[in-house]
Amino acid sequence: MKSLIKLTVLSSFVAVLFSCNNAEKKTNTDNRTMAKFPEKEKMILLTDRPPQLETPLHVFRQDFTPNESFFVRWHLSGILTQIDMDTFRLEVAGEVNTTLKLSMNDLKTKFKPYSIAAVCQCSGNSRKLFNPKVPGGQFTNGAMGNALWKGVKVNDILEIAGIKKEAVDITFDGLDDAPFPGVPDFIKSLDVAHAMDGEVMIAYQMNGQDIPMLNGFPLKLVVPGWYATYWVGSLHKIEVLDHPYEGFWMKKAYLIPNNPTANESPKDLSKDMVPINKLSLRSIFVEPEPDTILQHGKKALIEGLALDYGAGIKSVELSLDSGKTWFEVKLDADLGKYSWRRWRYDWTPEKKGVYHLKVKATNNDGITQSTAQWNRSGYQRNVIEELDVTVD
Ligand SMILES: Nc1nc2c(c(=O)[nH]1)N[C@H]1C(S)=C(S)[C@@H](COP(=O)(O)O)O[C@H]1N2
Ligand SMILES: [Mo]
Repeated sequence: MKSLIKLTVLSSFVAVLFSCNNAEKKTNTDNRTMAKFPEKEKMILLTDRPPQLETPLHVFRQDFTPNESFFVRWHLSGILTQIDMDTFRLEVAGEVNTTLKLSMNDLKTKFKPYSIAAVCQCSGNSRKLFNPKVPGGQFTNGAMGNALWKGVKVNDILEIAGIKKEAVDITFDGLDDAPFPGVPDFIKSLDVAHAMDGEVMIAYQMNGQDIPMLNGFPLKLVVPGWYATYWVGSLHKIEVLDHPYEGFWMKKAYLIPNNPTANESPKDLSKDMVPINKLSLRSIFVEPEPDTILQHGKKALIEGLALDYGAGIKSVELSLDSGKTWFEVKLDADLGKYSWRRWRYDWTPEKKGVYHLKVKATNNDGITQSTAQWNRSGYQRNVIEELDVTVD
């Protein structure tokens, strides 16, 4: 049944890819093209081959990001348009006692289901805000989303396979292919201890539904608290290695300067680079959106969200005067340590003028955001965000 549905939806896929440049073309306030892809609402279009779609900011005024609006980011243009679920198997191979070939039914019936709320955030989220500018997908804040993931722990699968004591790294490969030879296949790795920490999981559901094709149907690796580059979509192969994995997407791509905020100077690029890993502590404004004009003497809601790598948000502070004074704002309910935490403040600006707002979060490890951060790839944005608000 499932394979039938995916075939129906995606038979029109190529047509939609082309038509999004014509019929569906529409711009938002930021003059960016909006496009409609299969199983998706209108999204901000960055590229269509491979698809890179950003979530409009207003969607973040909800605890969980609906699948239809969840951002999309593939590296290789050889993306999937159909998967036959009758023959699909997740293979577990390498340094294991028993090689496994698991069907979707096996995963759903032979393992204990596990659910977790977690933010999936692209390493390059907010790259457009880097100054000086850097190349790469020019995302504003919409290359992330918060979802409830349901599936099976990697640990539970590897226990059945029986992992050999020589095991060092575990690789995760999706069904997507490079468009021509020479382009490295998208494969990511985690060390054994991390992969088996009981939190890293393989999701077969996202927000209570099948994962959309464009978000990695039928299985997506979920690495709570780590950047989305590790969240391999359309996962079909897990391999246990007896040596460190040296592939392109681990050793050449997705490297950051080796310091907690991934910071370096444009004039003095770091030579000490490491694979990107845990999410940085950050907070953003969601409401009002840039260029909104507020009325003086009228109540307005200032709203946003904060997230980190799993320590949890302790407090969020807002400044209405360019950082001269700060005060704590109200946090919404805690939805789990890997979820984001929404925050809000009712503001009645008394006087007309332009207000320079800033927001910063502090987490339960005592880490607070600071202002300066830049790196050549536009990764891991974590600065104190600013918003100019005009009051009329
Ligand atoms: N198979 C596969 N998985 C992948 C990728 C990819 O190109 N191929 N891109 C990764 C990156 S960099 C990101 S940001 C997330 C995006 O997940 P989404 O498309 O569900 O938003 O998928 C990750 N998993
Ligand atoms: Mo990404």
